[in-house]
Amino acid sequence: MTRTAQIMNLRSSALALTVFAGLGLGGCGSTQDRAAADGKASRPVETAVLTYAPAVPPPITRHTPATVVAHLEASVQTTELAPGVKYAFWTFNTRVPGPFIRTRVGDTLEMHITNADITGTPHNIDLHCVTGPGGGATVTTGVKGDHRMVRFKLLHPGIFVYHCAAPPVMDHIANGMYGLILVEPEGGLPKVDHEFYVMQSEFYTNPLAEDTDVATYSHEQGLAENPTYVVFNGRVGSLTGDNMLQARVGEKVRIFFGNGGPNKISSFHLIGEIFDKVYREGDLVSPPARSVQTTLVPAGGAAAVEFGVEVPGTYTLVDHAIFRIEKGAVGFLKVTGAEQPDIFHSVQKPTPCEGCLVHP
Ligand SMILES: [Cu+2]
Repeated sequence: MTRTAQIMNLRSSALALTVFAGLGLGGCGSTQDRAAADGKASRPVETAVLTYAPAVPPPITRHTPATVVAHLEASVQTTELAPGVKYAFWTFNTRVPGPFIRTRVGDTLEMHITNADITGTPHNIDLHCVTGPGGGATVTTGVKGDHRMVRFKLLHPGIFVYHCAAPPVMDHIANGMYGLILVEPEGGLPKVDHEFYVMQSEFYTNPLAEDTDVATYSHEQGLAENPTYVVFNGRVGSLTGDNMLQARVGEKVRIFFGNGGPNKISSFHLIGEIFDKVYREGDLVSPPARSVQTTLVPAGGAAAVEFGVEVPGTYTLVDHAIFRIEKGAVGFLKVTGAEQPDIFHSVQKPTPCEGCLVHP
């Protein structure tokens, strides 16, 4: 290893530790001026605040472009996919989906990607917000121990999917290598009380063998587009029980909803609510659609939905291709606060919905 490579590795490790120490904590990225070191005109440099689903980094408050430095590391992690079933996920920063990255139009994204996959599988990153060949994939491919650094100017605002595109690309996406990157428009987004990160995807597995609780990947089932699991945020139950999203009556909520696929279009619907605004296909420039019941989110696409919560109770996130709830595509938003009988009133009490997957 060259001395330069050693320095890059050390720097990468130190920054990776910083990233991991900050998991889910929010807060602001440190700003520094690296102009002297780069020998270029002065431009602010920030370390990206990376958050993990369902958390979203805080809004960007600056009004001018910066260089935003983000560190991703590819590795394999064996964790729960469904109750009693584990899976060897291919991950960015150990999680599925990978971290949420927040930037602003005109920013330069300085992407560092390290391959920490001990199996020797190559990985890279294709960001749908990048203008240039492969969305960056061809210049970021590396194998075990490799570190790549690239800079991309972000010309278009929107909510974008990123994913690994190392060959065979479908295997890398099917095993969990995707996430969302937000490129805020000039002036940012309307203020809301809560922002959440939800990403749908499918997993294709072989029947579980008798002597193990680790399911194995089936390329053949992927080819047949016959998923074993369709999930939100990387596993069955990521948004149920103690993991429900939370809000209070009168608050405004925004969900950044991505679809990693690799195959299925999502018919994203929130049972009991109507989306006040839908930024279809991640388009944050056009006026949003209004009063939408269900929105299509293509594989490799995303949308932002906004809604106020007026009535207390439990609301259900589903893919309204409704058989998929039996494969895991169900989550909940719990809304607390005073009853609103002028909007929702019944003379009889709600009846328990025995065995029902959507009305807890
Ligand atoms: Cu990969």
